[in-house]
Amino acid sequence: MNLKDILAKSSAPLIIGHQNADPDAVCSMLAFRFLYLMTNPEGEPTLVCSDVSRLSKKVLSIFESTIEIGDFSEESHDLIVLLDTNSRLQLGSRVGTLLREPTETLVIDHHEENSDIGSIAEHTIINTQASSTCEIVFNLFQDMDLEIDALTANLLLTGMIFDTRRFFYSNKDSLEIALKLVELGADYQACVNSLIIRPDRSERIARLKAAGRLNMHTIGDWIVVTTKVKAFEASACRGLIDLGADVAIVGGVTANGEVRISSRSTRDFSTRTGVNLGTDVMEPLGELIGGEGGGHVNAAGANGTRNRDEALERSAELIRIALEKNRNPTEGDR
Ligand SMILES: [Mn+2]
Repeated sequence: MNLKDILAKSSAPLIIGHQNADPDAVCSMLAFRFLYLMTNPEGEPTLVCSDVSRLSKKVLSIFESTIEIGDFSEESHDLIVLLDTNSRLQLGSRVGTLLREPTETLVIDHHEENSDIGSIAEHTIINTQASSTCEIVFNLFQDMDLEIDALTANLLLTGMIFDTRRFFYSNKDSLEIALKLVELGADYQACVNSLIIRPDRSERIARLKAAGRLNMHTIGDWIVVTTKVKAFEASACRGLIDLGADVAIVGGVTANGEVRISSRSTRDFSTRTGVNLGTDVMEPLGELIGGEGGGHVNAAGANGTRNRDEALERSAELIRIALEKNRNPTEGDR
């Protein structure tokens, strides 16, 4: 069945984005809503996601603040459309309960297809080559021969600018589409400006304090820094990487005594050393702080209840051990 038929049959679709919806998610949701209403002017679409990111709220406040995006729907819906995700987990637990039969579900996404997609949706438009979900939605407008007005063009271009990191990750298709969107009335400068947001004052203070208190470990050619904050550990890590660290590890203790450790490394560090912050550092640290740790190669964390300062010292040691192990693979276990 083609998209036109699916949309024409639906009088009350539920359009869902992922949790902490980023600008690509919210902009593609709004643009898809317009696309639906052009094919079915009598229909009543509902937009839902468990929460909208702070940056997305800013984008919406600039381009379109009248369309409601709820955090749940009590209405009954005859079609579910998932945008910018194809995973149940990414919806958040409450919104996840809104999923229905795969026959009544359409997924439009550019992320790698989830192996369990068949249990979610029978209808999928997944293009992992697309820069963004907004790019896919642009192509749907073109394929269906629907006109893109200036507002929709602004939304689609903003989602693309966000997901491509201002066209850092880009290709011929996405650049051509961006140009078409400008020709259709998108204001490039307004789109770029809508995505610029300064962290809150408290977050900036946390970043600056993190920098002021840091311990620097030079291990071989690498610069590993550890430091403490009360909050915003992940943001402090990103700030320290921007300042010049190869690896940043930041420990926080919350008001109720919870210990949180966050870490980031540059892509250059992980590709050249093979050090995995999740398995090499945060998993063992989780144990030390009486909790659990894990994550990705370049971004990982641990949560627990004790030994923050010891954990920070230990983290630099764990990186040194991992570097040595990877330098002498025969002695290690890889
Ligand atoms: Mn996206």
